[in-house]
Amino acid sequence: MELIILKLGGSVICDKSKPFSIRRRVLRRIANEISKFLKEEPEKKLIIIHGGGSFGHYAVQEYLSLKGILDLEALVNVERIMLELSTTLADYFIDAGIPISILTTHSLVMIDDERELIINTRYIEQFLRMGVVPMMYGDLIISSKGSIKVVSGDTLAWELAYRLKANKLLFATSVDGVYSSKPEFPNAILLNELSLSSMINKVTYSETSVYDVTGGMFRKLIEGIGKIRPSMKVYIFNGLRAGEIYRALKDRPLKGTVIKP
Ligand code: IP8
Repeated sequence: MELIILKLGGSVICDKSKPFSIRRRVLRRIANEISKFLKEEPEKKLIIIHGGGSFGHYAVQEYLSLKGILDLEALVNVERIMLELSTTLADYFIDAGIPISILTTHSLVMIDDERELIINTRYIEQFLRMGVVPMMYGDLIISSKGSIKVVSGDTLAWELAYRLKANKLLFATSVDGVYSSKPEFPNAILLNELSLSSMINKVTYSETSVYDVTGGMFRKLIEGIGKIRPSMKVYIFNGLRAGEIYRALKDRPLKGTVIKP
């Protein structure tokens, strides 16, 4: 079974500069690209994971600045807001013919004392076997110590790719890939390839948007250390460019960064 995990960055699906704003035109296009791919290659298995965008990040930031902690009120409200975002995505995907099932992250994932994720992967695997495209997302989850934590879609993507031995992990972001310094700097160079073990010296920036509570590109890469397998193809590319998600799914040449162990 060839498994692909596609992480749709929050800034691809939402306009992160405006709370609760969805990029509807982009979503329609992405849904068509994924649908076209699945029709051409129905034997491939796909998991979609999306970020918090201007829903989750905005809501978490509001609770943190109001109360300083994530309490039960934050838990239930952020979970609801994230489910709302996910349902909107599912509407576009199902309309395009993709058999999406939203697997709410907070009901499948918990964090233990050692900060390890406890994930019900058997459940996810059964959905895959049945031809469903499971969709999960960055969310608030509970810990075995009774605290409430933010789990990023990136963390989830790396973790599932590792545990389910995915063949390909695709990060669709709002930039062309990993740059040597902040992409807006004139001397920033787009790296065609990046090895995670040598990354610390090469990538020094940590770009985030106004209310990003889980960190930017640097964190996305750090999380891959120990999770990437030599057999896993990992790409970071621009999901806002038309056709790029389709090309990445099809293994066609695209502008972006190939991540190596
Ligand atoms: O955008 C964050 O997920 P990410 C999820 O993938 C929340 O980092 C709830 C802020």
